[in-house]
Amino acid sequence: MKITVIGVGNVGSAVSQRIVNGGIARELIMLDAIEGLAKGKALDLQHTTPIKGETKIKGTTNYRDTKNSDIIVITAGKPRKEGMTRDDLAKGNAEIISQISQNIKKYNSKSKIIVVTNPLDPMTWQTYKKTGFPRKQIMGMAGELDTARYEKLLSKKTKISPEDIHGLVIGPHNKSMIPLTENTTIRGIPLNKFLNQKQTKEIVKETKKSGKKIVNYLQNGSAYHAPSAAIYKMIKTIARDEKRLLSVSTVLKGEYGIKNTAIGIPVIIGKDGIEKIPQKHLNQKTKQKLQKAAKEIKKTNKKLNTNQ
Ligand code: PYR
Repeated sequence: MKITVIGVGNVGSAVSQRIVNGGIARELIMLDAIEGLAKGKALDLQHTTPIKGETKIKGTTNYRDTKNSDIIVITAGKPRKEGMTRDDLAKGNAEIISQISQNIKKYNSKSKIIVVTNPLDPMTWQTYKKTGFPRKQIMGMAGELDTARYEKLLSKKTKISPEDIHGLVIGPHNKSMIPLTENTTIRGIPLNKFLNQKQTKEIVKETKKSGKKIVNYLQNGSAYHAPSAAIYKMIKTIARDEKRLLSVSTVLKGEYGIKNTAIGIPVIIGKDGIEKIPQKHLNQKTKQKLQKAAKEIKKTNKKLNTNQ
């Protein structure tokens, strides 16, 4: 497995470390536009391999080194700062994604791409349009992060291990995200046997605010430990062909009555990327919420001239 991480800021560095520690890649390419940054971080990580086991690691600014990557993670772009929404980043980051996509496709055609740059759903769509890769190869990472935050909050509230809490958050990676509370269980027991409606509503509200809360604490950046854990979960699922059902920002072509945008939905992930899109699980009300959120994302896509 050859994995490339583009952008080695906080998220890119954290996920690179997980890739080396997990021993999942034969080769890891760390690429950043800033001269020396990827080289320095790669050298630092190389020094961990006598302790952690061998992965061939290279830091670079040259896209030629990414040739024939199995998986490419795009984390490059500006992060949110205090007072900003993820959408405030759209124009600047769309330019960056556009350039990266052009460069990726010079040297790759089969890579599975995990997009992490915000605003997540418009940037996933942008990557799809600019690479021209089949949609099964383009996956936006947000749903697994939002789901992890939702499950952790439920665990704190119920005082039950997060490992036994099974939730799913779909929709956009913004305040319109949709935690599927009616489908959430604790080892198969419905959530409403543990929490009342008011408590559940409060958890949903807190889930939506999780990312912003971290931005406010840090003052000059956004979350990276949990995002890197969620990215690694997706990498592992692809690398081991695990066929897991994950919440992934996916380009839709009429599913749920939505097309021409990417938005978070549950999909089956395996070695080919998005292998199946099961569709029968959403009730009418949730489907309408998803459609409304998709309309909003398309407005951003339109401003970036990637709508079609
Ligand atoms: C988050 O922490 O939710 C980001 O989008 C970075």
